[in-house]
Amino acid sequence: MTHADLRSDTLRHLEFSLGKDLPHAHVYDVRMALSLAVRDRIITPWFASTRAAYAARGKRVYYLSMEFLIGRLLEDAIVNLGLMDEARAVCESCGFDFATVLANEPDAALGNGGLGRLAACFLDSMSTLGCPGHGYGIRYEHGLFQQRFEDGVQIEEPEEWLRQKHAWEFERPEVMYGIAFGGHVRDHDGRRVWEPDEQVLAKAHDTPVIGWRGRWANTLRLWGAEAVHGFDLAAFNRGDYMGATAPEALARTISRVLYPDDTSDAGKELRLRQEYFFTAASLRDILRRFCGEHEDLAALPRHVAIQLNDTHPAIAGPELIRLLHDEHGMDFDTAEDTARGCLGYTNHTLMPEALERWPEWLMDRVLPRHLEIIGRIDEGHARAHPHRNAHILSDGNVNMGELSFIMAHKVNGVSALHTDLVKDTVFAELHRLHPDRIVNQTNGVTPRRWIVAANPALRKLVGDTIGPRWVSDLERLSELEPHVDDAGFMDAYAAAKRTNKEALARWLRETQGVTVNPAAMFDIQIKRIHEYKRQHMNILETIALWNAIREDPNGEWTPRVKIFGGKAAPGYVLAKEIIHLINDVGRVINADPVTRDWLQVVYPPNYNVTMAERLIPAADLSEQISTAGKEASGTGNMKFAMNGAPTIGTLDGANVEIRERVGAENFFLFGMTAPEVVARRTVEGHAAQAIDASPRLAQALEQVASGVFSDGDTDRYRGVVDNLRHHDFFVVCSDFDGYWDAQRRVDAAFRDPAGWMRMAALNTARSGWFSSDRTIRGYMAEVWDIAPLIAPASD
Ligand code: 26V
Repeated sequence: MTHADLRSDTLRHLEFSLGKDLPHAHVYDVRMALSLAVRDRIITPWFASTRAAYAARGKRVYYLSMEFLIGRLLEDAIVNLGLMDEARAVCESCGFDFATVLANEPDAALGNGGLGRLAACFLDSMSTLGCPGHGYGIRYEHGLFQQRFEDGVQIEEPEEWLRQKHAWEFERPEVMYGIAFGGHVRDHDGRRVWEPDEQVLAKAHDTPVIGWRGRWANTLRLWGAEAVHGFDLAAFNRGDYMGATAPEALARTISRVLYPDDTSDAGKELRLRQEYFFTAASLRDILRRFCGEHEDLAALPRHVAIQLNDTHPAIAGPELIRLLHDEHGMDFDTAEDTARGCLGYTNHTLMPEALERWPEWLMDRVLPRHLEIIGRIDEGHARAHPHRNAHILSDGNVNMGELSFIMAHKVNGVSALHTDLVKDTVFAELHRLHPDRIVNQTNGVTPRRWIVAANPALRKLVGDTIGPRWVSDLERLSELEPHVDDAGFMDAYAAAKRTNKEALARWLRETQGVTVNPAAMFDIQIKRIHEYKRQHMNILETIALWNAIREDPNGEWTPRVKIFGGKAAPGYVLAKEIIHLINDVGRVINADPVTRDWLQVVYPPNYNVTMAERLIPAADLSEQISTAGKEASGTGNMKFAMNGAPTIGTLDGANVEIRERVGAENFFLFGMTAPEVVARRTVEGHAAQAIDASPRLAQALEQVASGVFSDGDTDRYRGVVDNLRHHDFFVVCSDFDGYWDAQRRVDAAFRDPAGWMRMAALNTARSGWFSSDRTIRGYMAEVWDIAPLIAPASD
């Protein structure tokens, strides 16, 4: 396809799909027309992939996830199809700036954070590798809330990505399933029969997911909820106009909004309904596809691999048994084994409060037959392992972690450390009973979005230096390594970073009204706000640094811009207090003429995938400072490393593996190890002890407590301060001095620009292993037992 083709297709869509002519077109029209023209180019490989998958009669992967944090799709598609120059030329020839057109697309935020973004990277890699499969999830009308700050306080506003037509989806009204809820289970000739009392329709919406160079495309199928009878005519005829539309509103509630809380298991009925809704619809779809190709349901595990992205779709186990046993007449034990043969379960968190448990009474009310089946699975497991303590049903709850483990043939953690902790802690007993079940699959990220699209300066340099093949074979980044001794290469590497920093500085000036110095160190912490991620430790260190500079304004300081980004769950009071504190500290510090040239704090609101794409390529320092043992993996850490930002971090999650690969000398390590954290917590008064031993920390805490950053209000930060002084479960105080020292090592290293850039370049050259292509290959070989349907890319 030439530029002329793309242009004429875009103009044709502008006219015939959008009903506009160019002189009257808004940026929205051009963005939609270009998207449709690009989408047309995905259709042929998409159909070809579907046909190839059918022809192979082989196995397919079904990735079940409550969240797909896909962000914007236009640039991604353009990059994968190699249409960058053409698309830019089309926009310019239409009189529009390319970046403005791309920025017109809403950021699809159908996820909370790491788990959802991982699912999106996995889709990209599955298509790139030619791993036939589907993503299955929910077509939320409202994605993750939008965040703004009012006097430094987080305010949530509804997200409206579907206000405009979604350019990438195909509605499939013919693919619709009735999903039942509630009712009773009765005995019928010795069979258990579920008689539900409610039904909601699940309608499919398909988005093609194109891989690198357009060689393969899979489908992301998202379910939207609709009423069986959307309109109550009887109510309307009575004059009850509101009541007439009530059934539609009620049914649609299920896919209305993404739950924004990834901190605690709220145990809400609507959430359980969402989980069953999309899982049941997906399984019906999977069985329909299977039955169209094969006869014998016992062969299901040979053709179907279903991956549970955390416990959210855990009801898949009992539901699949229900379908096979109750509806297809397979005997119960065979149905259970068959289901297990299909299912894999990925654990993404050890935080006890995030492990899902549903009250039995609630499960009984919403899914009575499933509760019976779960009881039977639990009894069967008890019979096979009479001395076991792990129960699915305990204390009136259904433990979804245990259910997932028992119903999966493989269970995986998401980093080496996390997998070891899964074995030693939450699932210790189940691991002893099933020693071959747990495997590790360290997370990865897609280089197509996180380097090629997000960092064109680096993409060009890498391509010019080692050729094009690294994009689908990221380990080739190691070929950059010899070039770190080449002054020409290093100048270009530094220039690329500088370009990205200047672009970020411009954006900060235009959107936030803050001026930052692009020569300063850009020190970035972006992720959801959680106590375990310890943004409060970062801001306390910022305060301590401010104090130190004020004490010695003529000392040898390294200029820094501390950049924060992230949302707090709306009900997480302490996380919101941390956001407020960061903003308050920023307000005070940024106004200080003594320190202004050395230290700034910036917190742009509404962090999302698009903002990450802007920040990460411009970062000098990556903050990965969670309490050891708490961050299952992290994936932002990988994106920073490959974009040439060395990490300051703890031995937690994938940081451990990043450090191993980039080299200890290119990583700023501090803090207690996971076992040391556990031991430290048992020391009575550990926080007070640490504060007494650290005058810097004591002073910073006292300033926060005494209202230095809150106009004298001594109440505003009582929650954070009291928690740190008296409780400090995440050992911020005990790790503080180590963190301070590591930051000073960072300062010193940054004062040597050549040494720093070398470190940055080595981070890039040595982070090829963190491609999600490598991760997906691992799942294919060790969990899914499936081979790719295309040969590895040769270019
Ligand atoms: C948990 C919950 C709890 C119930 C209510 C709704 C809800 C929504 C999301 C979650 C997910 C929390 C788990 C999570 O996101 N884990 C992250 O997974 C990343 C990908 O494996 C990993 O890199 C992060 O370290 C891990 O925190």
